[in-house]
Amino acid sequence: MLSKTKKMIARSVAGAAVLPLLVSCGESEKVEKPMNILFIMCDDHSYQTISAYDSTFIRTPNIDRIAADGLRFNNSFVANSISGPSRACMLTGKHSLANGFTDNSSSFDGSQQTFPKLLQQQGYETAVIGKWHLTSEPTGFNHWDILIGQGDYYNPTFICNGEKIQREGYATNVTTDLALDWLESGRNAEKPFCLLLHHKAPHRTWMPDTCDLGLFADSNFPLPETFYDNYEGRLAAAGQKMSISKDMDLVYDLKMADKDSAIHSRPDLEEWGRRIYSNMNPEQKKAWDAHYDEVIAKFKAAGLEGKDLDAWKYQQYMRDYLRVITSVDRNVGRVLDYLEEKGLADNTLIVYTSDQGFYMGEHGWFDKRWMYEESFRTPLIVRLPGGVKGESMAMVQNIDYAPTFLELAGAEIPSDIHGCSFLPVLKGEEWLPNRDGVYYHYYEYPDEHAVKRHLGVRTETHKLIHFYDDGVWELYDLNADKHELNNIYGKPGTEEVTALLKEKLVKLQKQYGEEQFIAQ
Ligand code: SGN
Ligand code: CA
Repeated sequence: MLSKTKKMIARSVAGAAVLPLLVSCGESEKVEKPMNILFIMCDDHSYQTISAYDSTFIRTPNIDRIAADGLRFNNSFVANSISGPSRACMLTGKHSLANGFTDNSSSFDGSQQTFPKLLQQQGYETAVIGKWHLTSEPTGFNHWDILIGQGDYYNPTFICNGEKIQREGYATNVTTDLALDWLESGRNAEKPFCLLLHHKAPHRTWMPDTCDLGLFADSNFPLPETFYDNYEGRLAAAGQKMSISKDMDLVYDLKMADKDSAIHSRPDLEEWGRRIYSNMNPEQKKAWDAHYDEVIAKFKAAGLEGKDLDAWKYQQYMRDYLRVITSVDRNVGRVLDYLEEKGLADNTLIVYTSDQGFYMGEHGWFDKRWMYEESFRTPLIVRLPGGVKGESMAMVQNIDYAPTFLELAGAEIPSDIHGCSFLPVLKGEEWLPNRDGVYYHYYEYPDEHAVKRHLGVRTETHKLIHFYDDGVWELYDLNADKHELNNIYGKPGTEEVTALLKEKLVKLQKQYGEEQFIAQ
């Protein structure tokens, strides 16, 4: 009879079938060592600012290293474009209603099934380091060291296995240090590992590391084509509060906290913006002021208004965001170097993703939440040792990560998981997903950015969205209208495609237990 360990290894061989690293198990036979999993996720990282996707704004040589040796997904979507819900979808492989975490005010029920728990049963050592944002304490991890809520960029406080610890430094560097420490000496090296390395960067308010403040100072980025969108035919889009022009705050978001308090913005945000130093040490403050005092002085002297002010805000936003990404990319490089130096790269699946996409001024916006492409799509780059390289058009979703990791580990995929393993895609094999279109459902309203609740379905060519509180539908032909400016719902000639999409939508709602949301 096979011992428990051997049974696990035998299952792993059958289930994984990914070019294995052969190791001696101390007996005469050679067996496969299960593949490690490194799941790197940034908060709010747009695919527009990863040069493997788009080099208009920035070069990200280290994230591109993963892409050069792996697969870049061009049609990777989230199930609910907001942090906590997105993370809950990933952990459970289930849509929001089923996992119970529908918006950022929810608390994750940690007693439910998650992929880290199932990997533990499979013999994995699991850890989550960085942003967690699920309110309840992590379960299913041998080690956890998480930021509180959104976490701070400077000298952030973590909760390490239940104990609060403030750590000196810049969040992206500190989080990476913690991950490298765990890889080096915190884990049980006899076991395969699954590490969730989840950065808070580049979340609002996009505070760069002091060493990156000088970057992009002279860059002038082209305004997106849709920056001055008038939202015609899109009622919900017209009602939002995430406009760079109207809602991006000079003091809070753009750091114009002048020492003589002559610049005023929205009172509550201005107050927060003037607390920018609250966590910084004297050295950090000095470097910060050395940069921003000059920017503030120039801004005041320029006396900008109207479209000139809008353009300035856009440039300032982009510069800070890209500086934050520069630090993310550098830190990704540190982790990749470590894996290579330690000989782990050949036996580790590396995933780079974000909890959702983000607006870089498209439609005039920052933030996310919508089922429109920039926030519904999210970057996803996966390097499977021995797997295929290049790009994939497969329509994958963040509920698919859990079953993918489980299949890779040779574990059984529970039948209640909604997602579908895309391991075949990584191996260059035929992929037959368990769905006909991708389902989306966003629940957080009312909220500071005033995005109405909506759900919908996307196929390769079309997108149907239902803002159900207002009974409003939108339909886009994605081939003819890539910026989703022309809502053709109800237009003559769209009857057939609308009926087809509604049928797919209802089918998916039934599949995911969302019958209560089927439009009557
Ligand atoms: C905070 C931000 C919002 C952002 C949400 C959700 N405001 O509330 O702009 O949409 O987080 O982001 S802030 O003033 O606190 O920065 S999420 O990605 O974490 O869901
Ligand atoms: Ca986010």
